[in-house]
Amino acid sequence: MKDKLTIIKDKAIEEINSIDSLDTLEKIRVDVLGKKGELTLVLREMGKLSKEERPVMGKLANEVREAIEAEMAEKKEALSKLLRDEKLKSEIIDISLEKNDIQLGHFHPLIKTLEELEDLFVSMGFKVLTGPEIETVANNFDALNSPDNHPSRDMSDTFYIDEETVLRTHTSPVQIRAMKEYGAPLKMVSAGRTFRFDDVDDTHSPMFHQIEGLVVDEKISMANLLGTLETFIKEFFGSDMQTRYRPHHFPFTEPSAEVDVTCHHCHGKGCPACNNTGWSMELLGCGMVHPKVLENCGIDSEKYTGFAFGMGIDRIAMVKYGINNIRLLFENDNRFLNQF
Ligand code: FA5
Repeated sequence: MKDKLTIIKDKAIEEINSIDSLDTLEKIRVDVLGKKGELTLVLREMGKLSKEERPVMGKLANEVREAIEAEMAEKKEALSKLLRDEKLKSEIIDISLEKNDIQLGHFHPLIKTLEELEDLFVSMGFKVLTGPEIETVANNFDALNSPDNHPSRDMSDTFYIDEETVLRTHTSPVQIRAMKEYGAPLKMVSAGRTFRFDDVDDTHSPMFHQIEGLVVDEKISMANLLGTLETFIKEFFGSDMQTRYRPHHFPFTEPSAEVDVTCHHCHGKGCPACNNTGWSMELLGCGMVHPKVLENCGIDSEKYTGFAFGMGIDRIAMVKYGINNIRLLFENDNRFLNQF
């Protein structure tokens, strides 16, 4: 038995020293010290020994177990340290490396302007509505009191999809949809894309954006229109912004006006950008809603009056940010966009 114990010990220690994984170490533990392990089996034979031999062999067996366990503990500690070191090495972060230059996205200046405009009008009590970009001729022209021979209906001004459908040329058809759906009183804005067969130049694009405003109630007057636009312009551009109202004609408003603001380049002094007028390009059209338009939408024009306006968002962004060419808003050149 003594020889068997010595052999078990030497073999186990040799095996322990030759391995390099914790799994194999566990296997050796089970094979040697487990319930059916080599050492356990030998110990079961103790009963066959004489009274004198038993304590001697018992002591030796304990020493063998302790020696194997000590060797295992040492190996376990060494292997764990090795694994830990390897893991640390593989997960090392080199803080001297240059960081990846991740470009964070941001809102396009047009969207920023559109949302700022909506927020401002919401703070003034307007509700925000939407309308489709593909619109009926009925909503885009007829209900807006546009005569059959109005030049804006021409194929050379409007993108027709078929005889009754167009890409909306302005956001004013949303007025019609809103009045038909909600009736009076009403206070709404609606922003979005609009399309015209316009030539491209510094201030014109065939696709551009408008924000429409409409207020219908009893006793609404031109004074309410001017008050609203003045409040909006001072809030949006700053209190030193001046406005100029020029009489104009729209089929859907009477009286009507177009509005310019102080030139964003020279602040009114006169410069080449404003042809020495001191005024920016035309920003918006507005007026008192034509009674026929109210009636077309089922609103009693004896009881209710209204004002409406339609602003070019692209041009508002141009004035706000000092952009002198509308094309820059659509070219998606990062050198331009990164400035916002
Ligand atoms: C209209 O579109 C009217 N529906 C506005 C309106 C609404 C008047 C409600 C009265 C009541 P106008 O065609 O002037 O009006 O266009 C309004 C604004 O859109 C212009 O002042 C300008 O800022 C912008 N705009 C017009 N055409 C273009 C274009 N091709 N490119 C960029 N902006 C444009």
